[in-house]
Order: sequence, then structure tokens, then C-alpha cells
Amino acid sequence: WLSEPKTAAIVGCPFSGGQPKPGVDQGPINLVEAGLISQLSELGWQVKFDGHHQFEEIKASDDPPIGVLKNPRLVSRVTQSVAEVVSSHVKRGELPVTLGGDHSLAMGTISGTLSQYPDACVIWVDAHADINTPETTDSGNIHGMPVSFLLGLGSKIPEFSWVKPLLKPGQLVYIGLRDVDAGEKRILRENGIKSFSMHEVDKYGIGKVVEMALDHVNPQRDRPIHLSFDVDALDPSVAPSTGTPVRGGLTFREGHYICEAIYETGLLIALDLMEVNPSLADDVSVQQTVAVGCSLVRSALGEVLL
Ligand code: 5AB
Ligand code: MN
Ligand code: MN
Ligand code: MN
Repeated sequence: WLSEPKTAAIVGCPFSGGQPKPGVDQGPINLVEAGLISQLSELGWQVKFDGHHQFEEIKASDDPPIGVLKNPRLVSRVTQSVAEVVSSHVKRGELPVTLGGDHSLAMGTISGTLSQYPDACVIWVDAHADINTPETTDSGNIHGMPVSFLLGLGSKIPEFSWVKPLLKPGQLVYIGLRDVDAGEKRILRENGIKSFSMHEVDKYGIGKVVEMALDHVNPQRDRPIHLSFDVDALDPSVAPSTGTPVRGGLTFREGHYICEAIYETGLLIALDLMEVNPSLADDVSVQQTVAVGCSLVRSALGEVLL
């Protein structure tokens, strides 16, 4: 799937419209300033980066809620533009590394990947399932809903008609869940969506969990993989600077192991690193979170320990 020389395309998405906390739009800038590009070059990748995306001009001037959905037009336009960018990189055999920004962006990244590889599978690493529909959401924040849009669940919102239901429940697996809303639990159950919560990580260990997750979505190890990593999957002691931290998360090593094991499959074609918010918590915590974000990306792109 990837062309030679192997090329990573950094898709910096300074976007926070899928949730209410300012600062997550500074995530991509901080990750790049921390040296991510040169780190990936050192791993042998050609790295394409022509600046962060500018979503200013697509800022909807008038964007009242649709039902409970907040910033719906803005989120729709931004994620649609991200879908086009990711799709064009995937088409050229480049690995898009999308840096968020909030996780509503994955509506775009995964749409972009699936538009080129409809049988790709999605590994979603997160404390949350992000599968609320406009009917089940309590917050109205679209970063808690991208998966339901990708699956075509819930009522159809005309503003989001560009999002095609390209994802089937069997193409998706979760790792790291521990804060799932009641309505989301019902959706997971009714659609037979496989998830490995922190309970399973504790029970089986991360090695077995990743193997079982891959067996579910990719039994023959022949389908391309889109990894969508929300930094809040990590324990807040490891990644404190994020908008919706939940205790009891993945350790530093468990998070990295997931990335390493997916790299080892040779099937990774797209990566998201989302929800780094450098304006939350103190300077040391911010530095720690940005550093761990960079190192997760390096692991997914082939950094080895020995
Ligand atoms: B994140 C919550 N389920 O819908 C909601 O950080 C949280 O992208 C969503 O995983 C968290 O608002 C979204 C309560
Ligand atoms: Mn998320
Ligand atoms: Mn999350
Ligand atoms: Mn979060």
C-alpha cells in the first residue's frame, strides 16, 4: 500500500470545534515544534509537511446548534476537507499522520482512508467510544460522535451528508475503553462491535489484547489498518494534558506496545494522534504529554527498542 521511498505526510489539524475546551488546536503545533518531523526522518521516512492546515476561512460565520450538536457546520466542513487531504495522501501511497486537534477530525481521516481502501480496518484506541449519536449524546460535542457518523448510525443530519457510511461494525475494534456512556454501551452491544476495555487489558495483558483485536478485524493479516489514537487512552499520569482525562488508563508501555505491534504487521496505512491539549495542566505535564505523543507516533512508524 505504501510507495517507496516510504513517505509520511504530516496532516496538522489545529482544530477544537468538536469540543468546548480551547487549546487542543495547539496540539499539532506543539508536536511539530517538539521535533516530530526530524524524529521521523531519523527513522528513515521521507516526511512531507507543508505547514498546518488553515481552517480559518471555513469558519462558519453563523453556526447555531442543530438539535444538540455544537458547531455542526464548522465540524462538517473541516472534517470534509481533512477527508480530502487524507484520501489524496493514501492514494499516493503516503502514510498520513494526522495530528489533532479534537477527535471529531477522525470523521475526516477515516472517511479519507476508507474512500481509497474500503476494506481497511480501524483500531480505535481511546478511553471513550466516541460513538454517541445525535440522539444519545448528553454533551452535544461532536468529538464524542465520529464513529456513529462513520457507521451511519443515528438520525441523518443534512449538513453531514458528505459522510458516507463506509465503516461496517466488523471493521472496527476498540482498545482502552473505560468511560462509555449508557447509550454508547447499547450501541456497541446492538451492533456487535468488539471492544477491549481496560478490564480486558488487565485480564489478558496488552500483548494478548492486541493479538485478539487484530484477529477480530484482520484475521488473515491482509487488510490495511487505520490507527486512531486518542492520547486520553493513556493514563492521566502519563498524558495529563488532554480535555477529557479518565483515570485507570493505559501505561506508557501499553500505549507504545499497541503502536509497535501495529507497525510490525506492516499493514498501517494511516495514523491519527488526537486530543493533545497543551493549554491544560502545568508546563511539565504539557511537555510530558507532547513528548509521549511524539513517541507514540515514532513507535507506530517503526521505532524499536533494540
Ligand atoms: B474523546 C462523552 N462521551 O460524548 C461525550 O475525547 C465524552 O474524543 C467524549 O474521546 C470524549 O461528550 C471524546 C462524555
Ligand atoms: Mn476520542
Ligand atoms: Mn477520549
Ligand atoms: Mn478526550
